[in-house]
Amino acid sequence: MTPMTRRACTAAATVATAALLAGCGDDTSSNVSASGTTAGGHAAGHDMSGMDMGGTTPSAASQKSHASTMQMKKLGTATKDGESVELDISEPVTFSVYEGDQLVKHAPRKDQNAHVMLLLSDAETGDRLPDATITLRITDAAGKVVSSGPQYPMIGMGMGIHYGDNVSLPKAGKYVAQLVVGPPRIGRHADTTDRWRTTTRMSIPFTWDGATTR
Ligand SMILES: [Cu+2]
Repeated sequence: MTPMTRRACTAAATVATAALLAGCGDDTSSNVSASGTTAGGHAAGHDMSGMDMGGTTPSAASQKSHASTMQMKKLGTATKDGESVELDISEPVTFSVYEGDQLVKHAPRKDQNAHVMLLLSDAETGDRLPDATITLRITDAAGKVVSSGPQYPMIGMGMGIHYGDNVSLPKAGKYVAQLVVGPPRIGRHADTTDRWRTTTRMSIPFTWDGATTR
């Protein structure tokens, strides 16, 4: 990892924490749409065939060749302020994140029974957006918070950049994923300078069938 990337990751984590603490204003836009899904009904949910994802994103065919991608199960999506977020789930995983110069392993805790992945992309082009911050709060049907915190930027073979963490989902049922998405701090060509500039709140209602594989 280059020093540049490392700085960006650290900055992202810092901003995520700050955003969480500050409560994140700028929640003025109203053009929000969200679609929860019944998890079992979207076996082809992650098939991106037919979308031109640009040169840096692997084709649907190559994504499918990796076991990690096969394990991603789509739970729902939301679109607002020119950004789209897809919520996926898998079995809990051990992932590693940089703390200073050290790549530190995060093994799932005993109470964590799932790994959530938030796929943030431009709503128009489908390009994945790095260097953003996402905080996630999952509430159950009674409105009780079952999981909450800033999400780690990470990547897996064929999965592309996503934001995620291991979480606890007590049982099958209805949940709402509430997201606070801070602007991607990546450099921009002129045509993206005015996109994704505000902090955006989105909700993704979903029904979990209790399975972390599809
Ligand atoms: Cu992940």
